[in-house]
Amino acid sequence: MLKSGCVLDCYDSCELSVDESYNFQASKDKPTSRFLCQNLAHYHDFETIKKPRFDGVEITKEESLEKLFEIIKESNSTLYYKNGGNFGLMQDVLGHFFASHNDTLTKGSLCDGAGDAGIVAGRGVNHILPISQIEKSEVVIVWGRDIHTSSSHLLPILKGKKLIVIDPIKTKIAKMADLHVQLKPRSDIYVAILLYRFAMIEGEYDEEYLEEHAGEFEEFYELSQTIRIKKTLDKIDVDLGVFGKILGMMKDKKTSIIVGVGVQKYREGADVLRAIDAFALVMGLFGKEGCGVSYLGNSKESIESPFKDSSKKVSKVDTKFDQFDTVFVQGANPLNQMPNTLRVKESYSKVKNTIYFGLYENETSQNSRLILPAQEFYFKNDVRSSYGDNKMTFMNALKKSENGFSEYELSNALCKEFDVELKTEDEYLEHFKSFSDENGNIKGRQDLPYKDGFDDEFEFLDELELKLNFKKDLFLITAKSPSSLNSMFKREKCVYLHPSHNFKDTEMIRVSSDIGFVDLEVKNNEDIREDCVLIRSGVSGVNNLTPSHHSYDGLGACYQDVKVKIGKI
Ligand SMILES: Nc1nc2c(c(=O)[nH]1)N[C@H]1C(S)=C(S)[C@@H](COP(=O)(O)OP(=O)(O)OC[C@H]3O[C@@H](n4cnc5c(=O)[nH]c(N)nc54)[C@H](O)[C@@H]3O)O[C@H]1N2
Ligand SMILES: Nc1nc2c(c(=O)[nH]1)N[C@H]1C(S)=C(S)[C@@H](COP(=O)(O)OP(=O)(O)OC[C@H]3O[C@@H](n4cnc5c(=O)[nH]c(N)nc54)[C@H](O)[C@@H]3O)O[C@H]1N2
Ligand code: SF4
Ligand SMILES: [Mo]
Repeated sequence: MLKSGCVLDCYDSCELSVDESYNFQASKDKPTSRFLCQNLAHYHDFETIKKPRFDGVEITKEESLEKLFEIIKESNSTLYYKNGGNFGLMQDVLGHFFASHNDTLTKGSLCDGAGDAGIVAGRGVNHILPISQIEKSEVVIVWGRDIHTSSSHLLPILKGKKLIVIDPIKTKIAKMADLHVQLKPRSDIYVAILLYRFAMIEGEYDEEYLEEHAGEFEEFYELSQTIRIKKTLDKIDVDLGVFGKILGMMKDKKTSIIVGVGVQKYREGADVLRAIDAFALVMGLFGKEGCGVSYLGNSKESIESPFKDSSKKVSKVDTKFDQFDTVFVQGANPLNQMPNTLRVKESYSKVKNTIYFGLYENETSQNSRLILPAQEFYFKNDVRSSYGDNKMTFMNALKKSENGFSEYELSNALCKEFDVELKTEDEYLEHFKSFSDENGNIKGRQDLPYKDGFDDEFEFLDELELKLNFKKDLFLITAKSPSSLNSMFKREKCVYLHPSHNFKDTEMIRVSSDIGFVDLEVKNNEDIREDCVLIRSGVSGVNNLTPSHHSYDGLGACYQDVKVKIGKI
């Protein structure tokens, strides 16, 4: 058994052991590792790409490298497009080549960007709340995160704590909760600001602390008073009594708020996190043992990159692929996961040379010319960090693989051919490892973030551009699937609806928006609100429905900034 770690895009970043036959065993050493999740338990059920190919014809590894060099030499404009297929820090070694070669990289986020921008605007910097603090909490508010699906290793940690869940879906964690607020989607900003207002009215805040760290707290209270309570609560379908219940449950209790990406898949996503932070602040949750707000942090915080990544950058949300001669895709499936798939497909199809470097066949591999197979993580030496905790996890290569390329191998070949300087793989690995202490904790990360306050004062939202313009159509909720990791592994093929819509299970229906449509099989489910449909991430065609505009802050995608209709085909 060799010690390793899972590289998937996931809060938990589990430690594992792998044996010679590639069997995995969960590690007991890390709290978020203690069992194998569904994705890892079924990892070997899914076939990987074994051979490179060009225009549909299989070629050898050597031929594929020759082809790659030829394409890059001929190309006048090359885009390097990478996403989160593998969270190993060595993945960026290819970006080093493309940046050094003066090609174009991407900026922005398909994931947590809007929320992150809101946190940074308020707190100055987005530090990760360590799991050890959540362990000490007495009350946990799960706000737009599907714990059973996306951070299942938190479940044992949450045992015995009072649970409040704020989610438009009656998720498994909502069913276990002491209080579930099944609000209308996109209403969180009102809930957060009203919680702030009622907390101020109760007057149990620490005035001295607020004066010192958040001087504008009275002004924000005034702003919160501009919300018309009854009208707003009717619209967002939340009971007035809920506020008293939440504040009552939190009174004198160590509380952490675990926020997921669900709340911020909208244009105003940044403001939602900033409003939640404001509520946390008035409740005194920052810098206190067993308290805090956990969101997705920057997995690379306090880790210096040895790789070049400064170059021209274009947004990865509405990328105009057709402005490039060559597009190199790594660890991503943009033809399924980016918003507005039809636009993406059309733009991608106009590119002369499309190169896909990945592990699995998918919409992007099927529409690319040169296919370069990647290697599974257990064939590669690497180091990873996570957006959910402050640990570093180390992957040790089991042996050499016959198939595919490692990222270092591919970058090394390119750097040699194009005369770009590259250090040895071991030098980079040592570099990354030097950022961890002997217990695997990343040096410089804080055990109790914000214990000395913020670098500057906390900055509250200073205006509310709240529009309660909920059109009649249905809300689209597009959250993560338990059986897939975005588009990897077993993807769903269905749309979940409340039975009141009178469609039969397995009936094919059309879901349409202003952007496009998709035909899917119905699954009736009482856990969905009547005014919502749920189509999970990875479902083929889900992003036919979604818009490719950006969040107001953070260059983030806005997958749920759209209303949909359903009907018979
Ligand atoms: N099994 C599995 N695990 C994964 C992934 C996966 O695909 N599969 N993906 C990984 C990735 S890339 C990420 S970013 C994380 C994300 O994981 P999470 O942070 O859990 O994000 P989501 O699953 O998108 O949404 C979480 C919850 O938000 C709720 N929600 C939707 N809209 C709203 C709203 O307006 N308000 C509120 N309060 N709630 C809302 C949804 O109903 C859902 O229960 O998961 C990671 N882990
Ligand atoms: N409708 C909808 N769309 C969404 C979301 C949603 O919730 N709903 N979620 C958004 C979010 S949060 C995210 S993070 C993005 C995720 O979007 P992507 O990052 O594009 O995620 P995947 O679909 O998992 O594609 C990852 C690819 O990485 C490849 N891969 C895996 N391991 C390796 C490796 O070691 N090396 C290389 N070279 N390749 C590898 C696999 O072949 C896989 O196809 O999707 C976004 N899109
Ligand atoms: S997908 Fe997440 S929960 Fe599953 S093994 Fe990997 S890091 Fe752990
Ligand atoms: Mo994500």
